[in-house]
Amino acid sequence: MASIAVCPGSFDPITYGHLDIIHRGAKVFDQIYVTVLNNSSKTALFTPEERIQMISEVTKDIPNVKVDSFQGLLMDYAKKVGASAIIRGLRAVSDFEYEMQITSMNRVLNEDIETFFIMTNNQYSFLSSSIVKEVAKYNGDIGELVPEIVAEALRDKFK
Ligand code: COD
Repeated sequence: MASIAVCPGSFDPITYGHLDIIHRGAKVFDQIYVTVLNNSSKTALFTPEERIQMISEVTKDIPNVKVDSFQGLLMDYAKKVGASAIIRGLRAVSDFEYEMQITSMNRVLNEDIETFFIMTNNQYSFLSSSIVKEVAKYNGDIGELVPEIVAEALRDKFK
């Protein structure tokens, strides 16, 4: 049976840190759905369509990745696509408390779907979409943080 995992996130926008987790996950699972969901505690800069388009472009060379979006609960989406796993990235201890909270909640919602954590490459451990947006807003160099098409989209948003 094929192993299917969902890699969920806001991806507002996708960074090299997210991509690192997607590449690592794609080596372990047969099929990965990289899915844009709504995080109600964040206000998005890009529309879901814009985020999907950027993710699709920068993951087009990974054959077992599909890009999608969903309005609703992650666990409902995971069930809908037949996933047995969720992949999340961990950057530092500071991520742990939040991840533990949502993983525990998700387990209450569906105890058959396991969450797996992948440690980021050290070079991306400081990186977040929020930091990238902050630097881009003030015209800083984001070339090392996001793929070129994402950098262009950010420059467009802030011009
Ligand atoms: N290196 C490694 N991993 C990274 C990096 C980096 N530099 N940057 C981000 N990541 C990881 C994050 O740790 C996370 O695992 C993933 O990439 C996505 O990160 P974000 O910030 O884009 O996405 P989040 O954390 O805002 O996503 C939260 C969800 C949208 C998944 C969540 O809110 C959700 O499931 N929403 C749907 C509603 C739902 O089901 N809620 C119930 C859960 S309590």
